[in-house]
Amino acid sequence: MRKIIANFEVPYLQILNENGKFDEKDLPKISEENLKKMYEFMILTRVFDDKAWKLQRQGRLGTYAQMKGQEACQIGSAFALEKNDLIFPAFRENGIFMIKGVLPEMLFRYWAGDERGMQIPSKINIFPISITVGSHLPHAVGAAMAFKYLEQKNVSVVYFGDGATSEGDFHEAMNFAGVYKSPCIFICENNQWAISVPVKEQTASQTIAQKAIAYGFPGIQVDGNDLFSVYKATSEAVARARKGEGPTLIECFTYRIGDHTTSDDSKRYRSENEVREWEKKDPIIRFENYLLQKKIINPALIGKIKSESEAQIERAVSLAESAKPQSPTEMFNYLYQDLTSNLKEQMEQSKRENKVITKNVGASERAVENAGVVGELEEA
Ligand SMILES: Cc1ncc(C[n+]2csc(CCOP(=O)(O)OP(=O)(O)O)c2C)c(N)n1
Ligand SMILES: [Mg+2]
Repeated sequence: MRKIIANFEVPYLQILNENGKFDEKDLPKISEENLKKMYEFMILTRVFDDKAWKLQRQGRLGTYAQMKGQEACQIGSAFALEKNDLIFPAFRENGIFMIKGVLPEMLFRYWAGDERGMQIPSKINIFPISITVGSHLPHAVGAAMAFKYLEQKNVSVVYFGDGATSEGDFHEAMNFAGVYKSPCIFICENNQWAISVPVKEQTASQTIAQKAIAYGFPGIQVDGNDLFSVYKATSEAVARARKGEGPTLIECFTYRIGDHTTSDDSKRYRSENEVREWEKKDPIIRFENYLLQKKIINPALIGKIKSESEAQIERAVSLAESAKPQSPTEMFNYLYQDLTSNLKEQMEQSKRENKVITKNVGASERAVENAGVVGELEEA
């Protein structure tokens, strides 16, 4: 006997399409004030990203991973969360850090090689950048399991790329999350490329969203360049998780407009035409046109928001660059609880060679004082 024992569907969500069309009834309920804030964060993120790229080219930052084009994935999802929800970012989530209240000067310091940039003030619920692809997914599920065990209503949210879905960590995390109905939201920013590997060589699955089905929970693909879709899908996933209904996988279908990092040259493996086509779907322009159409913003306000963002980012660069340099020996402090003997030896050598040992002062303390952004969002 042969019969069909299960059928599955993979939903796709798009609310504001690339031509600016939408159906009023599909729009999520967001106050005008919050729509403006979302727009401001998208602009701030783009200005930060452009500046970071230029600083790297001037030799003032180390390798940097641009996020241009992925702003709706980040701002749309982060806005659906509450302060106590815990975020596990990958390495391209500068927008998420800033929305949680991590100051841009901290991020500049991190990307300039100063580990203190990732000393997140304890009241900001975000883990440090995970350069190691996929390794943070099991941690996010563990945190979600802890929330459930402690009967707290918080959720954990983990961001990762399409490339991370080939890692064992992804599958282990998804399996645990499904079995234990953990309040964990998996957000895959499918930007079509993992360095030079296109998504069709990454997986034989038609979508990434459908991978959730194998682990017994819902997966949805959304237009990742449409802020409204990302916000709505994340809000629904968060509501399910808080009700004890378990995890969700959200695949944000988007595009990495820049190179993989400043060490990459994407012209060697993808056509400029492909990039130009995706530029037409720019998430910021799409949202901006919607806000203009609804008269929530106007050209004068756009100009003001842009110039204020530029001034804020310039200030952040000055603060980051005026901080006392980190002692080279400090890099040993972030490796292990107890250093191995060969690392101890290297640390001693480094100490001998670098007599000046600086104190841990600067941006991290300022961030504690100034984490006003989080406060503002709470009130919103
Ligand atoms: C475990 C591990 N393997 C390999 C790498 C090298 N590496 C850095 S980024 C990257 C590709 C990641 O692609 P994706 O997950 O799609 O994220 P995206 O860069 O598109 O944001 C690779 C293979 C790494 N950092 N960690
Ligand atoms: Mg990718």
